[in-house]
Amino acid sequence: ILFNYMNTLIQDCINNKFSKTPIWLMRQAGRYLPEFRSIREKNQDFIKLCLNTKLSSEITIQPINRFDFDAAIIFSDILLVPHALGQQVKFKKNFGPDLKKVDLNILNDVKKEDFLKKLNPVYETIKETRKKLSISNKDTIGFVGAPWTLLLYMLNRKSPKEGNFSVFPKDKYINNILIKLDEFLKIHIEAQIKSGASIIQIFDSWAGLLPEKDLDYFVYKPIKSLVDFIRQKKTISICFPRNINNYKKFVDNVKPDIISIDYNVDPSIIRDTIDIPVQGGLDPKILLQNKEIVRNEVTKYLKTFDKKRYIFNLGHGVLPETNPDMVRYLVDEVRSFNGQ
Ligand code: 1CP
Repeated sequence: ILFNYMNTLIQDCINNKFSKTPIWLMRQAGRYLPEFRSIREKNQDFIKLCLNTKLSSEITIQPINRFDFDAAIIFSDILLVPHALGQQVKFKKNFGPDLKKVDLNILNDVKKEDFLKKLNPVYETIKETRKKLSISNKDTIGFVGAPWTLLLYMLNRKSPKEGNFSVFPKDKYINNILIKLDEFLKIHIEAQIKSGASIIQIFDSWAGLLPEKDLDYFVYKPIKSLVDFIRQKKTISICFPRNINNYKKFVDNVKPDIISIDYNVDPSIIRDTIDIPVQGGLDPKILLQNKEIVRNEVTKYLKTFDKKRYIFNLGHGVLPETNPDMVRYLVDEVRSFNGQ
């Protein structure tokens, strides 16, 4: 397969040209880093911060400067899409996202040009980041929330973390929102690729809340539509359908380039049943333990997978209370495995 960008460790992994195990971490640009916190303190409006190209590209590069990760994930948020579609999003301290109650038929009136204009600073951030990374062979990762996870935030209007949400009916109203999300997520993906994103990761953080019988409608079909679109654009897709029971079935249905796994799944079962490159798995809570435990867990993941087909990452985002020194240790352990 020929992709737009060559010679990065992740492209090599996909093309079976192994040299080193790539490593980057979900949520690597953010709350556990003191250099992020000092910017965040002075920028109380989170959406505004995501739309500040100078600061967002700086935050994107912070973990690269510190740890020399093999990929930079753009500092932004999945909820910028509902924001740009006209549903107000606020991030409240000690609460999380707080979305305004609106009739989501407003999505029918959103113009492509207006949507792109609102998100233009994100695309500028990608361009800035690529400039900063131009002499290195690192990937620039753009991303979107999957339709199901976005639908859930838009209707629930806050994090579904504490439970208490019910599955939505597959009626005309819901179906129309999914159609509109498909349309605008493709616009957002295309603009990120044009600006220099070499990989698109699709976060379906709440896929695990759905019963098996609803996965086809809410997860497989909508994500496959995005993965096919990304492939048409000769760009790599990574899917993270967090906490689903059957990753093999997801991969068979959706056919992404790379599958990112959570920490509740047994990695040896993934290895024995799935034949595409795998990313992630390590429980982020392990980084709150001591070095010996970190080393044992890292070794477990690296030994389980064929090194040619594995990208080191966590099974969910870096926790805010993580000590950056432990991230340093983790990176060193991964890189010294097999004398790399
Ligand atoms: O300081 C703060 O309070 C802001 C915290 C923060 C940060 C640093 C939020 C609010 N978003 C982000 C950045 C972010 N979010 C990135 C870019 C940085 C990086 O990954 O290195 C990315 C990729 C996301 C993705 C994201 N946002 C997801 C999917 C990944 C996952 O963790 O499951 C989700 C679900 C969100 C929604 C979101 N954004 C922020 C919060 C507090 C939440 C809600 C999380 C929840 O419901 O528990």
